[in-house]
Amino acid sequence: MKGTCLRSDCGFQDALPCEMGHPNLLDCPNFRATQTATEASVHTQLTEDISSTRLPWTGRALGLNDIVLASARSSANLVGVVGPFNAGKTGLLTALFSHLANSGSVEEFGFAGSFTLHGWQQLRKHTVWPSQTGPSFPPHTPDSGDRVPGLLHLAFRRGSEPIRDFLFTDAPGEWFTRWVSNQGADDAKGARWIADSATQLVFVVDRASLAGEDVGKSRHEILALARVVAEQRRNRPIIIAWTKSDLDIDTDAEAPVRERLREFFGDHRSLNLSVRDPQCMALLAHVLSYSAQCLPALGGTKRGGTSAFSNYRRSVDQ
Ligand SMILES: Nc1nc2c(ncn2[C@@H]2O[C@H](COP(=O)(O)OP(=O)(O)OP(=O)(O)O)[C@@H](O)[C@H]2O)c(=O)[nH]1
Ligand SMILES: [Mg+2]
Repeated sequence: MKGTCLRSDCGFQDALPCEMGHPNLLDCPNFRATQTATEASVHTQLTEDISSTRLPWTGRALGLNDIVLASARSSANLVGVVGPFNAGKTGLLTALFSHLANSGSVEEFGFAGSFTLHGWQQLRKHTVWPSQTGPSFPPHTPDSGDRVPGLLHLAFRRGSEPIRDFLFTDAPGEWFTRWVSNQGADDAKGARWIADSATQLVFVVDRASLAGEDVGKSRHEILALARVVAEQRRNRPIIIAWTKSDLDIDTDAEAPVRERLREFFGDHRSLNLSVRDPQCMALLAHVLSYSAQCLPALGGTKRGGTSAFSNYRRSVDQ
């Protein structure tokens, strides 16, 4: 882009907002614009960049300094969202974010902030209706070679309990395809990071794909991925999210898949979800209630420890 920052710890290099909080980078004393254009045109370009390109899937949507803040205050809940290409992972996370923006709470848990508001607000814009083009979906997650996925960060508080921080991964489906063919492959490192670091898992199944023409291929893809996830699960809780449930689809092909998933994962929670239905918040409610039951509210995670936050930090530092 069009400048440099004198602060080495500023997220600007990673397409994140100014560390000092200046919406206009030209106002920051540490920013050095490298363009020869007039200040007015630079200003316009920077404003456009901020509103259009700072999406959370750079893998660094969460600034390093923000992670230190988050890890200083609570133990990490890293929710690994796993599913094939086009399964509905990003749509589901965007829907959670949108519905949460309307409700402000999930059962007794109140929303207490997000370090990734800006990027997800950009994705949410695609879903807003009415608009000139009508409601739409966020674009496909680009297949990057990153070591860590884009993240949605949400913080919650119940009553006077300490804040709980949650990170939801948003990886492109291609990462998991490569991981299934070779779990040790260099280009599967992002999926491996999710499988190693997650404290909870959400396995996303596209119901529409099982009702389509390529049902055989879809079934194979879903079950091959499920098998590997089951092998790597280490007793971590898993929820199966059956997406696109608003569509009027023939569900005949689903029964055998549901049966195989029970073989792989044993008894598990299974939710029929649609981005259009606030009922998708049930997923968030389950994730929060598991954390409340099983993970201490006061984590006191230390930098350099084994939490997902410190794993993330190490990964992006490498
Ligand atoms: N009808 C309906 N369609 C959906 C829903 N969720 C997703 N879709 C459709 O599925 C497409 C893919 O959804 P994404 O959320 O981008 O899927 P993804 O799993 O993130 O895909 P990758 O990032 O490419 O792996 C969208 O563009 C929509 O067309 C839903 O709840 N209902
Ligand atoms: Mg996606």
